[in-house]
Amino acid sequence: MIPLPMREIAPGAVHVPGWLTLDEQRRLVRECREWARGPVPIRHTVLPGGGVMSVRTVCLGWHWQPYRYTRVAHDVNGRQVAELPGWLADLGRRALADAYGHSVAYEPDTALINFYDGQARMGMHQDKDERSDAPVVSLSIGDSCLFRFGNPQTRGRPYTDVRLASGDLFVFGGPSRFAYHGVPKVYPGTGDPATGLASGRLNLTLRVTRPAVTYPNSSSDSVRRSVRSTLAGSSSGPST
Ligand code: MD3
Ligand code: FE
Repeated sequence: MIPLPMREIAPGAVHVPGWLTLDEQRRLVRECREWARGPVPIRHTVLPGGGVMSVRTVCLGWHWQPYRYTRVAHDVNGRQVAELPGWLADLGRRALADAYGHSVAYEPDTALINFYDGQARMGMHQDKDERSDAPVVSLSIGDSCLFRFGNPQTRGRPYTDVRLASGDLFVFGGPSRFAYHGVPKVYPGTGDPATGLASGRLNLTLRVTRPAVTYPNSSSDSVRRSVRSTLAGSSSGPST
């Protein structure tokens, strides 16, 4: 087995070139085509200021509309977005485990799928609409691009430029989760048509938009204290 040349670009930001097999890329391209059809079709997101993103986006699980996540796509056709399939969440867990070298509890509830034609770009931004600091898993398919990974403080320097190619995995967690980043350029004609994508670039990101519900263990001290104080204050407590 040949280990993949993994690279930690910054603390918590791990690039794993060629992580997806060609078969996995082909399946994702096929599924993305279906998701792009609906129930909420892929579209150019319109920003509150009236700007239109050059990238086209379709969402699963929760719908992103700047700058919030909703179940219903009020800005497209008023329909509820498709569910995030379990196999895609599984793929996200496997991605995190491979990038970080150990398995982790990870329950992504949302996928954003971006399609770039040769002219599309994404300006430097932070992803801050998620109510969780869980890592973001990014998968690229099709044409290569120039990906600019910055810092959590400013849009500008210092940043690191990385070329992302078809099949690449990138994980953004820990201190890198709120770094500025963008896609200044796509390189047309660099993708392998065998993925099923003749031109352009697909990027899938898996995200946790709301904190997972956790139930305290009934034997925990905080629960026992709470039960004790509830019983102490009630008139119908256990008969003694
Ligand atoms: C770093 N997408 O959808 S993926 C986005 O290639 C987005 O379509 C780009 O930025 C794309 O928001 C870049 C890499 C990425 C995604 C999310 C991140 C990097 C990130 C969130 C936090 C930090
Ligand atoms: Fe982003």
